[in-house]
Amino acid sequence: MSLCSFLSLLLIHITLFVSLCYAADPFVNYEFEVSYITASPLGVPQQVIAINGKFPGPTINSTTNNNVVVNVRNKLDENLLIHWSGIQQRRSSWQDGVLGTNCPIPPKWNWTYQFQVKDQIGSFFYFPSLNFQRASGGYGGFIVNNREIIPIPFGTPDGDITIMIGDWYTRNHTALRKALDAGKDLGMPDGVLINGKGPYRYNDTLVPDGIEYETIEVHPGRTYRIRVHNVGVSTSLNFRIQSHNLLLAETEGSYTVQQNYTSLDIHVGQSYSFLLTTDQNASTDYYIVASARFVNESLWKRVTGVAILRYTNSKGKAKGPLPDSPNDEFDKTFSMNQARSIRMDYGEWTENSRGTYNKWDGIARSTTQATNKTELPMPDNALYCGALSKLQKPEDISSATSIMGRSRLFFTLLMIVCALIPIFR
Ligand SMILES: *[C@@H]1O[C@H](CO)[C@@H](O)[C@H](O)[C@H]1NC(C)=O
Ligand SMILES: *[C@@H]1O[C@H](CO)[C@@H](O)[C@H](O)[C@H]1NC(C)=O
Ligand SMILES: *[C@@H]1O[C@H](CO)[C@@H](O)[C@H](O)[C@H]1NC(C)=O
Ligand SMILES: *[C@@H]1O[C@H](CO)[C@@H](O)[C@H](O)[C@H]1NC(C)=O
Ligand SMILES: *[C@@H]1O[C@H](CO)[C@@H](O)[C@H](O)[C@H]1NC(C)=O
Ligand SMILES: *[C@@H]1O[C@H](CO)[C@@H](O)[C@H](O)[C@H]1NC(C)=O
Ligand SMILES: *[C@@H]1O[C@H](CO)[C@@H](O)[C@H](O)[C@H]1NC(C)=O
Ligand SMILES: *[C@@H]1O[C@H](CO)[C@@H](O)[C@H](O)[C@H]1NC(C)=O
Ligand SMILES: [Cu+2]
Repeated sequence: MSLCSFLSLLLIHITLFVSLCYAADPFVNYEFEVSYITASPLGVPQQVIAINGKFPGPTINSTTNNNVVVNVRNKLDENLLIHWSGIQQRRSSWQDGVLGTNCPIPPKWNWTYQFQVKDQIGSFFYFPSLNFQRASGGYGGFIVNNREIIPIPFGTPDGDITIMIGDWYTRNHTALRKALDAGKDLGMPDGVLINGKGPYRYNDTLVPDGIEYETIEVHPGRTYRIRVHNVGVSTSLNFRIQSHNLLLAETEGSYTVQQNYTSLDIHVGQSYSFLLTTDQNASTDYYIVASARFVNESLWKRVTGVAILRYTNSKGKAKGPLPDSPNDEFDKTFSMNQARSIRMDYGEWTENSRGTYNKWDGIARSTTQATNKTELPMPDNALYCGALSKLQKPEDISSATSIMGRSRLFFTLLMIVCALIPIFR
C-alpha cells in the first residue's frame, strides 16, 4: 500500500506538473477569481475589484525557490493582467503580468501563472497592471520567506502582519481613467485606506460616522513583523504608530541595517518590514496612521488613513490627536535624508565568502540554475494577442470545471485502483 500511495502521488505529480518539470522545489497553489464587488470604504458605495470576494486580496505566502501557481479567472468586464511586482521572473518573463511581455486575459478567460521565486526573499505585493484597475483594488501581499537553512537577522517574530496603505478615490477606476484620458488632473484623493478600510473616527468633524476601520490585535510583550506596502496611485504617505517605534528590518527583498524610526515616508509602490515591539502599557488602543506627504496638511486632512493597534489587554479606546507627522510640509530634505539613512545589510563580505550564501539577504551568490533549457514548451492555455490573435483558442471559464475538481476526481480514481490492487495480488 505504501508503494501504491507513493506511486499515486508520483503520478499526480507527473500529471499536474509535467509541463513545468523545473526542479524538486515545492509548489504553492492559489486560485484567484477576480470580480467586482460593491463596497463603501469611505462611506460611499462604489465598485471595487475583489479577489475571491475579498478586498484586499489574499496574501501569497511562499518560500525561496518555491514554484508559485496562481490560476487567475477574469470575471471583470475588461482585460486583466496581475503583476507580481518585485518578483524577478528568471527565465519566465512571460509570467510578469505587464503589457509588452504578456497578452491580457480577456473577460471570462483564465490564465494560470507559474513561476519560481528563485533565490529571492522579502515583502512584495501584486496588483492589476492594466486600465488603472489598481485604483479600484485587486491588490494583495506577496511574501517570500527564507528557506530554513538560511538564517534571518532577527529572532522569529511572534506574528506576521501585512498592512496595505494607499490613497483612494470614491470614483471608480473607469471614471478616473476617463478623467486622465481627457487630460484632467485627478485632484486630491478622497481618503487613504488601510487594508481596504477607511479611517477610524479619530475626529467627529473630519470622519463621518459608520465607517468600517481596520483593527490589528496584538499581545503585549511580543515582537511582530509588520509588512507595509503603499499600494496607492500617487500619494506619498507617512506611516507611524502612536507611542511605538518602528524598527526597520527589510525592504523589498533585502534586509537592512536595523534602525528605529518614529515614522517613515513610504512612497507609492514601496514595501517595508518593521519589527514592532508591543512594549507599551495598553492604557488605551493606539493609532496606526498613514498621512499624505508634501502637501498642505490643513487642506489635505481627509487624506489620512487611521487604523487601530489593539493590545489584548487594552484598557480603552485610542484617544487624543493623531501622532505628529514630520513638520516640514514643503521641504523634502527630511524625507530625502530619511531615505538615505536606510542601509542594506550585506553581512560579512570577505574573499572567502565568494560563492557562498549571503548571510542576511538569503540570496545565493551562485546557485545552479534550475534548468538549462532556454525555451519551455508553449502551454495549452497560452494567450495570443495583436498579430497572433488568430491563434487564440476559445475559452469560457463560466462553464469549465475547476482544476481542483478534476484533480480530486483523478485522486479518487487512483485511490480506488490502489484499494483494488491488494485484492488481486
Ligand atoms: C463607474 O463610475 C461611472 C461614473 O460615475 C458610472 O457610470 C459607472 O456605473 C460605475 N461603474 C460601476 C460598475 O459601478
Ligand atoms: C507562511 O507559511 C508558513 C508555513 O508554510 C507559516 O509558518 C507562516 O506563518 C505563514 N506566514 C503567513 C504570513 O501566513
Ligand atoms: C477635529 O478637526 C477639526 C477640523 O480640523 C478641528 O477644528 C478640531 O479641533 C478637531 N477636533 C478635535 C477633538 O481634535
Ligand atoms: C528600537 O526601539 C526599541 C524600543 O521601542 C528598543 O528596545 C531597541 O533597542 C531599539 N533598537 C535600536 C536598534 O535602536
Ligand atoms: C501608560 O503610558 C503612557 C505614556 O505612553 C502614560 O502617559 C500613562 O500614564 C501610562 N499609564 C499607566 C497606567 O501606567
Ligand atoms: C494651507 O491651506 C490653508 C487653508 O486654505 C491656508 O490658509 C494656508 O495658507 C496654506 N498654507 C500654505 C503654506 O500654503
Ligand atoms: C547546466 O549546464 C552547465 C554547463 O553546461 C552544467 O555544468 C550543469 O550541470 C547543467 N545543469 C543542469 C541542471 O543540467
Ligand atoms: C484555467 O487554466 C488552467 C490551466 O491552463 C486550466 O487547466 C483550467 O481548466 C482553466 N479553467 C478554470 C475554470 O480554471
Ligand atoms: Cu514591477
